Amino acid sequence: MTTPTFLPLSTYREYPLDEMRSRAATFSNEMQRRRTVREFSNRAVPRTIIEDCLRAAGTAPSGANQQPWHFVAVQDIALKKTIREAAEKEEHTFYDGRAPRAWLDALAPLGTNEHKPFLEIAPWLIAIFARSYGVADDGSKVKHYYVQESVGIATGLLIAAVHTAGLASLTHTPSPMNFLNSLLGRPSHERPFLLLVVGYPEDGATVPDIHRQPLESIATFM
Ligand code: IYR
Repeated sequence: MTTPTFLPLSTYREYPLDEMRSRAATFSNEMQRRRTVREFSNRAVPRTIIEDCLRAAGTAPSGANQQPWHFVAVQDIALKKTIREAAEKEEHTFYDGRAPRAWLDALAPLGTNEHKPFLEIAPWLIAIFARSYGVADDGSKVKHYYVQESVGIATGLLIAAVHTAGLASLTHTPSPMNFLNSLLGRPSHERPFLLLVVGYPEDGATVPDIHRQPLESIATFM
């Protein structure tokens, strides 16, 4: 067993209450403006922006600090085309019979279908993988804890970082998406978690007329 080492908490910053109020409100307002976008421009986004967003994602807390995530950021045009083709093949079977009626009904307000042109048009696709176990130096498996939760949190931070940078994103989950392992060369103990499409929205992009629940219905104070 490793003995823990502790360091002073040197990164914490306390703000006067007024400033705390205004920072909390500013972040909330900033996040209220985020919308999931499905119409992307092909305008280039510098890799350094994506790198910083991924650094932010990598700050997520994780089970036993095992950081069970891996991000593959794809801008290669041919690779994006291959991903689109593979995803559309899966999506076609989904919309054409695999999805139960109730699921399609739930999706109806979003206006989605099996066509995924954004996978080719958007400048970046970030495939997020969840590592189910680690591999020690001697080749033995190291169990990971709370993998889904950890990767979900990291993905949330990534989405917030992308939005804060001034870019749009789409959480896309072609199902099944195991094709991402072979296309992106990731080992089988890494499970594709989500494909985040990132870029500028297309000029005149529209979004579905859907709304967020007010605080009263999502939170209870006791
Ligand atoms: N993966 C499909 C279907 C889909 C499922 C859910 I749940 C959504 O919130 C949106 C879409 C697709 O991407 O079209």
